Amino acid sequence: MTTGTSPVVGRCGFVAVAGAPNAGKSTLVNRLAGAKLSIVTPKAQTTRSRGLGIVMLAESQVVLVDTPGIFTPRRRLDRAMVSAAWAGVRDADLTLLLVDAKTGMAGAVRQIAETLATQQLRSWLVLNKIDLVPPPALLPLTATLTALAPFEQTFMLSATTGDGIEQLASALTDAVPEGPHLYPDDDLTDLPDRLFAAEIVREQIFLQTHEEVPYGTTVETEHWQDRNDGSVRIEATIYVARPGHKAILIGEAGKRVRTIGMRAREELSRLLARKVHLFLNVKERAGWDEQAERLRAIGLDDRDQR
Ligand SMILES: Nc1nc2c(ncn2[C@@H]2O[C@H](COP(=O)(O)OP(=O)(O)OP(=O)(O)O)[C@@H](O)[C@H]2O)c(=O)[nH]1
Ligand SMILES: [Mg+2]
Repeated sequence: MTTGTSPVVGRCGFVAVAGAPNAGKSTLVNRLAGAKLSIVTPKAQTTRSRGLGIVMLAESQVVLVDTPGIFTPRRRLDRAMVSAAWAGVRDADLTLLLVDAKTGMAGAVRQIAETLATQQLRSWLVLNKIDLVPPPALLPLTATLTALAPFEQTFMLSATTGDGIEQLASALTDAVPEGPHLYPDDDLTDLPDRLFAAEIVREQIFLQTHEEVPYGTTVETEHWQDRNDGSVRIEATIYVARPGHKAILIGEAGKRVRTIGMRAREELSRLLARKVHLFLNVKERAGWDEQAERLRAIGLDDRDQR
């Protein structure tokens, strides 16, 4: 972080990436960071807690804050997710309101824009997934949104194809405040390895199960052992909130949990660049999604809810 005795001069700031579920927030953070830091699935409400993507752009350290999608919560888990998202926005120097250009104003988009305006939070509008819509469709959506909040700038991009990313990255370089870098320049995230492993397992659950099953499931890493041969042995437990879900997750003759484990192991080996031995248990824990302790285990603290 330091060269000799003088601190790194430059810029550094927190940029929250917020929006409705499924807008592509995690895809954008991964794209800007150039690494897979947050899990991505086609299902809404994939991200459950805040995660940092630390990006070096020229002399600027841009600390991206990936947030859970903002929606109307029902369970304590949902409320904790939404409150984590708003906390991420409030603590940031700048918020990118990411909007899915295809689904437009669906969900809580209007309410999020209005809240950014009434709370006078510095924000930019980013329309994502422009690969999915004809360009003329972007203009009325931009007009509707810019009438709701005083966005400083508007960007249109595709986090998947990378189209338009350069313009956003270069604008972010100048947008964060002057100051010393808060993290070592080669750090990529603040997510501990144990949580990351649990997230990769959860990603497979979101990809391989359906309806309410993924939403009633959480994953905790119980054991992590670095072995002398460079490999790592990870034991994780998949907790299900409802009794019927255990059988679904295990699958016929254990087939589904084996596939979840196999794909998660492959992905973890690739991302950690080391051999991974992964062991999964499935347990029922009724009502975990209403329990503060379980929420804390996945990085959510709902004590300071709005
Ligand atoms: N076609 C297209 N798909 C995209 C783009 N960006 C994201 N997606 C897809 O949209 C889906 C949701 O992406 P995520 O990055 O998980 O979205 P999110 O906003 O983080 O979602 P939550 O964490 O659930 O709030 C995934 O299937 C992505 O591949 C894009 O620019 N174009
Ligand atoms: Mg996400």
